[in-house]
Amino acid sequence: MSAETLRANGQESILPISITDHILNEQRHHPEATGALTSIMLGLARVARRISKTAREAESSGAYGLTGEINVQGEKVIKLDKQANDLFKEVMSKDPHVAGFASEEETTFVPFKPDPKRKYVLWFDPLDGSSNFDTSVTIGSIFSIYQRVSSVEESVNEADFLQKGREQVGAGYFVFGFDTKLVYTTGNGVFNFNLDSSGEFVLSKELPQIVTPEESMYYSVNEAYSPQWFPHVVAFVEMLKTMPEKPCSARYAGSLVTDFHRNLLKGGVYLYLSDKKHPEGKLRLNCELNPLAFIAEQAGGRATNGEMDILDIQPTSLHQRSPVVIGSKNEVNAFLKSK
Ligand code: P6P
Repeated sequence: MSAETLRANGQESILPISITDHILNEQRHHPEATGALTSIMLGLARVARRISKTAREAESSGAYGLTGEINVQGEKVIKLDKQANDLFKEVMSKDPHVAGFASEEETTFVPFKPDPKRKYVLWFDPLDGSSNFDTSVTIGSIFSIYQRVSSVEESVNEADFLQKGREQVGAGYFVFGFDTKLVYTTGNGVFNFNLDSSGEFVLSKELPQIVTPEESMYYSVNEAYSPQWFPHVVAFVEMLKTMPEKPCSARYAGSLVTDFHRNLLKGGVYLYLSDKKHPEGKLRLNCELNPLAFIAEQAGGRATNGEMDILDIQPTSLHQRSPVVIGSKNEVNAFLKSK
């Protein structure tokens, strides 16, 4: 909802449009949300502000470096991974609407204080692309919001965190680069916010709502693995490079949120498929692919595992991985046809 539209609706504001303004305005699509989504989004924004500050002051705050731990994914944990995870956990555990959370950094889901009013659960990738953090490459945080399916009279259980992506009531990501952005959807379009100098996330004036180009300008894949690729993947990437009118350019930051965000704005497709080294691909279905697939579809794009839409996959384990082709509709459809 741009400032111009609000003005047209007689809701003139000399202030920029904040997350609260925007969600209250979007609330008409979610009468059941009763302020819960606003509360959750404001909590997430509070965490993102803290992560952004810590990242910007990393040199002085000693945020660089490893914790010495290996997480459930088998990956080395950097200090900011742990700080981001602990911040999301602490802030969300205090939200009266959140019953529990699951995270790429947590072995299993974390139930919060049982309370019938706590009707939502969250999934997080608290810090995606963190191995790039000490090289000043943009990183991000990814989140999903679901209504719990277990009885509100009991503590959450695993079924709450194994819902299809199609069941999400909200999803989004934060981008921590030379600026800090929030991109989110609650199922009625994709909206773009910037963290301003007053510390508030405000709706972008340049691009308040994101619709992704149907055609790709870029393709994002780690070509170092091409010797392990199956033949149909080799052929697809070759096709992207040699499309007659506008061949794609390669852009691969090694940070999913960074590659996804650029492709969403400019048109592009990100691939991380099964190969001989990664039989299920690398990316995590629940904390990375479902939220980004919700965003991609809401922006007019598509996301597939090569057989079906990502959002229609029934998760069977918390940290399961999935092959993925995600981004501009034309190239995702072309991949599906090429199989
Ligand atoms: P590779 C980061 O660990 C991540 O999950 C994504 O952010 C990124 O796109 C991908 O892995 C990079 O993986 O195997 O190309 O180094």
